[in-house]
Amino acid sequence: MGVLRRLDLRSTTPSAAEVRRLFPRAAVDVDVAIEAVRPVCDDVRDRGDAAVLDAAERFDRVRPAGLRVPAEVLATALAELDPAVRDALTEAIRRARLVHRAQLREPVAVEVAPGTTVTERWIPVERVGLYVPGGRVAYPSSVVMNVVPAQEAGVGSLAVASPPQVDNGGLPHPVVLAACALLGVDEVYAAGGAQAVAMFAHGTESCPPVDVVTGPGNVYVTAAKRLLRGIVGVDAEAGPTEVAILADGSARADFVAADLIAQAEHDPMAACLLVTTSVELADTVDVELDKQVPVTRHRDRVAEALAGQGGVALVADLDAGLAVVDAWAAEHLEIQTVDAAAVAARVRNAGAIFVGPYAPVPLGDYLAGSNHVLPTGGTARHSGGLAVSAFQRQVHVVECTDEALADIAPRIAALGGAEDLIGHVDAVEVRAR
Ligand code: HSO
Ligand code: ZN
Repeated sequence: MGVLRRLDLRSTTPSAAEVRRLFPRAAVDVDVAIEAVRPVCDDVRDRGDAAVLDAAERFDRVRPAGLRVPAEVLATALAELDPAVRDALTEAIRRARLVHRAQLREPVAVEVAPGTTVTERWIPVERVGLYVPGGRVAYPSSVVMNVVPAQEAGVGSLAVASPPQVDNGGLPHPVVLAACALLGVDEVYAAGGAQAVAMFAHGTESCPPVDVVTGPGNVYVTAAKRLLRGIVGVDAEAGPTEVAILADGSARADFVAADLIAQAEHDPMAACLLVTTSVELADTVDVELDKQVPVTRHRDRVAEALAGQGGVALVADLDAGLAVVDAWAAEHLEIQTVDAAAVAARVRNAGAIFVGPYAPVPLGDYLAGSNHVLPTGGTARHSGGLAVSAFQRQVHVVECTDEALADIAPRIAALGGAEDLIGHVDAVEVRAR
C-alpha cells in the first residue's frame, strides 16, 4: 500500500466531471469567511487608518507604529538582505521582466471599411495595490511575481501591503521589505488580512484608493476581495496549490516523487496527482515517496497533503492521460514522457506547463521568468496566470469619416429601427443632412 491513493482507469474512460470527482481538491469555504470580514471592511471604510490599526492589534497581535513603512526601513532591509538571496532575486526580476515585457501589445488598427478604423489600445490602470501574505507564506518570490507584471504594464502608482509581524516590531517581514526595495517599490504598508484589502479598496488617510488589488492571501483576504470586487478590480482567487504530473515509463521516479513533495510542502491542503501509463513507475514512485517523505523538512504537512489529496491515475495510454490532466486542469502540469514537448503541445487545460525532466515546478516558482501566480481548483479551464493584461484594459478607439458614416447610415437605421431606438437613428441622420 503506497502513500498515494491509486485509481486504475485503464479500462474505463471517465468523463471530465468524473475525473474531478475522483480526484477532489480540498474544499475552502470562502462564503463563511465573508460574514466574518464584512464588519472589518465596513469599519475601514468608515474610520480609515484607525480601523486598520485596530484590526492589526486584534488579528496580528501587534499595533504598527504607523501604516506606511518609512523609506529608511526599506533601505535598511535591503542593506541587510543575505547577498545570495539578493543575487537570486535580482536574476529572478531580470528574467521575469523579459517575459512580461514580451506580453505587452502594440495598438492594432483595423480598417473595417474605407474611412472607418477601430484601434485597440491597452491602457494601464492608474494605481494598484499588491497584497503579500506574512506568516508561513511570506514569499519574496511572490512580491516579484506581482510587482513585475504591474510595472511592465506601465502602472504609474504601485503600493504593497503585508501584515505587521510581532517579531519585527510591527513591520512586515524583512525579506518582503527588501524585495520591495529591490523592485523600486517605495510605498509599503504594514497592513494585512481583510483590513489591507479594504484599505486599498476604500482608501484611508494614509493610503489613497487603488483601481486593482492582486496578490495571494488566506481565506479572509480572499473573502475581502470577493466582497469588495466591483468597488475595486481583483485578480483570480487563489486556492490551495496543486500539481499534476503526466508521466510514462521513461520518467525518473525519484524526480517525480521529489516534485510531488515540493508541491505538497506548501500546504496540507495541496493537491498532487500523478497520471501515468506505467504501473512500474507508479510502484517505484511509491517506493521513492517512502524514502523521501520521512526525511524532507516539512514531512508532516507533506504527508498530510499526499494522504489527503494525493493520487495516482493509471491510464491506458498518453491520449487517455491527456484527457485526465485536461479534465483536472492543474495549476502546474509537468510532462515527463518521451518526446515531452510534443505531448505538452497537445495540452489544453493547465495554469503552466513544465516540459521534460529538467523543468521542475520550482524552476518556475522562482527563476524561469514565468509567472507563478496561476489558476487553481480547475479554473485553468477558463483562466490563465497573472500577466500584464491584469493591470491593463483594452480600449477600442473608433474613427470614421463623414463619407464612411453616410455609407453605413442605412444599416444603422435598420438596426436602430429594429430595436425601436429612433434617437440612435436620428443621431446618425443629423450628420447626413
Ligand atoms: N508554487 C507556489 C509558488 C511558490 N513556490 C512561491 C515557492 N514560492 C504556487 O504557485
Ligand atoms: Zn512552490
